[in-house]
Amino acid sequence: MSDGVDAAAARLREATRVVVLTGAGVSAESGLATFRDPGADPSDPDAAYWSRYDPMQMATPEGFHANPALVQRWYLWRMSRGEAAAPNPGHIAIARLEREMERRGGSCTLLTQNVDGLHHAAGSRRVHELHGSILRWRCARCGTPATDIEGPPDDAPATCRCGGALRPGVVWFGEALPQDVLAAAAEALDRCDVFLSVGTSAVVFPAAGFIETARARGASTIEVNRDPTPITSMVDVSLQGRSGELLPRLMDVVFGATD
Ligand code: BV8
Repeated sequence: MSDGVDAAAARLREATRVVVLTGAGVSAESGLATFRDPGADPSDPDAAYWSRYDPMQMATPEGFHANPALVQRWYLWRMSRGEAAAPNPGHIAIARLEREMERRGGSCTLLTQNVDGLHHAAGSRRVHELHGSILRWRCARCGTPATDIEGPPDDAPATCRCGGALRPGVVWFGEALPQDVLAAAAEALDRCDVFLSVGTSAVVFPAAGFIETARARGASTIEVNRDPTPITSMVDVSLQGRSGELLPRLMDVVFGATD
């Protein structure tokens, strides 16, 4: 029974300019939690984040200003988990796609919602971090970059010399995505002939709207995801399963098996 890999491969074989959109499901294969999982068990420390934490408290400017030490601790804990994680075969397959596309004179632009840096660690170079990076911190008041953040003692937040609290370089709800990243995404979507969505629940905007832009340009659309999402019924090819298994297989069918 074909699971769609051949149909997806046929589209990628013809592609000249690919856009890949990734979400937390790609990093789930490296042992990192996702955000939304209807079957999550909130008592499991590795369960989807929003089954255990309130996104309005942990991922908004208002939540940060209400309790900066709590939000700092959460992001420092996530950063340590990310730094201990390794890229998985799904990350590596996406990096291979970029190399193979460039080898044939085309391009592959990766738009990731992930903030863990694992795509760069896997070798992807043409990467735009839509929601910023958990690895880059700055002062919330003066904007001075901060490194070697000491976890806050008790409820006193880690602060900058100016007295401002330190924050992760991620995009929270209600914050604008970086203009340069949005411009790069728009340019890539404007020219793409294949749009590949991997490991995202496709509910957070503006990223969740990118597929509409790609379709409006006539691009073929492919989704690789463990569960159905709001875009599953829209895509040309839907591969349901684990990205760490499906992506390497897909790249082998398109570009030949690696030894
Ligand atoms: C903004 C912080 C404007 C970073 C996060 C329309 C247009 C614009 C905005 C909006 C709009 N409608 C609503 C909004 C507001 C809001 C929004 O989208 N709300 C939603 C919830 C309705 N958007 C915003 O606020 C954005 N800002 O547009 O600002 C503006 C303009 C000018 C001036 C001021 C403001 C900001 C959005 C960024 C929010 N930041 N977190 C962090 O902590 O990491 S949200 C959070 O969700 C993360 O960023 C994450 O990246 C993002 C998306 O989640 P996913 O990556 O998809 O992860 P999820 O767990 O949901 O899904 C994982 C999937 O993987 C699942 O489907 C699962 O089945 C699958 N999976 C699991 N395991 C595997 C797998 N698949 C394959 N293999 C596996 N092994």
